[in-house]
Amino acid sequence: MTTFSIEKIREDFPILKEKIRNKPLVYLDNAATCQKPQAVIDSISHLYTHEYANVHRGVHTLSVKATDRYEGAREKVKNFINAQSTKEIIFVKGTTEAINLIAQTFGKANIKAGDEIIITAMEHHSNIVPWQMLCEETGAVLKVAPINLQGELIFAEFEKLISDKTKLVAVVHMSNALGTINPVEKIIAAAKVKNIPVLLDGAQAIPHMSVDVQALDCDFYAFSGHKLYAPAGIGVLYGKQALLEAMPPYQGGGDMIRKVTFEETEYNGLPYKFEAGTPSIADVVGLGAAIDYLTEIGMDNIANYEAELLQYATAKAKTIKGLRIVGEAREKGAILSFVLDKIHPHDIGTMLDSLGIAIRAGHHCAMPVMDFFEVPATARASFAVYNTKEEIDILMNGIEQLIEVFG
Ligand code: C6P
Repeated sequence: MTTFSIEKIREDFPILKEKIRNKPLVYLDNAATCQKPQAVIDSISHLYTHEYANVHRGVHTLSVKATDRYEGAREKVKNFINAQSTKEIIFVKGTTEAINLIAQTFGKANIKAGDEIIITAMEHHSNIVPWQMLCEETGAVLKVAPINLQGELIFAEFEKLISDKTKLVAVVHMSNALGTINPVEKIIAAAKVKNIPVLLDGAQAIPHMSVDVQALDCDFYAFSGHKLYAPAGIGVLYGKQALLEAMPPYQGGGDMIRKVTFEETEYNGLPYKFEAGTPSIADVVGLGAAIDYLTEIGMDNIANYEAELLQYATAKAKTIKGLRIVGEAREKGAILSFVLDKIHPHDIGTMLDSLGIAIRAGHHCAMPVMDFFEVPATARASFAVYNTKEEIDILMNGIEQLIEVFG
């Protein structure tokens, strides 16, 4: 049951009025990045028009205002994911930087030759490559928990990989290529038996469900602003305070220090220890505005509405002859990956574009997932709060048309 007005929501997103190739835009590439509501656009424009200066550095009025906005957004993030303290909220460029930060700081300090890191077979490259790099540097070993043909983690196999050698479990909360939502509570509980820290890649989960890091009891949670209706170039690394405090800094520079002499440097406290240099001030403010916007709608309402969209799209897709859905996990977010007989996913993407429909075609930065399903790529429609069943009808009609012409 929809508890909000979808018409009103669509009004909030100016780009949805655009025409693409003379057709109304049907934007179904939300897992790559989603569109921005006017409130987010306005917050950035307001900052630059009235309140912009550098943060944490000036006593003048504008610097104080900008700092208040910036730190206010940190407070909003803290409440949004229910962290214990703003000290646990580190602003980074995005999920990729957050995971690299963990690998380069926590990883280098705690992971040695012969130690093991567990990931799953459905990870995005940004939760594979930083660990491969760390393993290469340290002599640690990367272990990969397998998935089944529905695209679900085989939990029993994951559990078997946990040992005294395991120093970190790093898993995706919701897969971008398959839509699978992992049983993160069970994963965390299994890791906690041996006191192993768990990092969740929340890039895809965070826009689609409410996330409570204390209830989850994860040690690290990474996400990107641009998939959460906020600007690109900003993201968040949540970390438990005790772990962050014990970690060495990531980059050196301004703001991350308390005292510098040529002999030695005393680092700043959390969260600034991990935020060297002038941050992406306006993007942080935009992230705060996006969180306000989503909180007003309610993340549970969004999750329920998108579940309806996914169910509708899946049922329709299953009636199309020659269409195969890739990823049919029982727990799944609003992503529909598919292939068509005899039509390459890139051609699907190009042909749908001629109808004004934006989807993503490719390996979705998850090449091992493509290898597992023995496909070179998939076409992927991914839904957001502003999408409608009518748009799904347009997508399915488009697919049927192109099967008729090229299939
Ligand atoms: N996935 C997609 O089209 P960045 O690029 O740092 O904001 O996010 C990286 C990332 C990490 N984990 C997952 C699960 C992701 O989906 C992504 C980004 C986009 O699926 C771009 S490849």
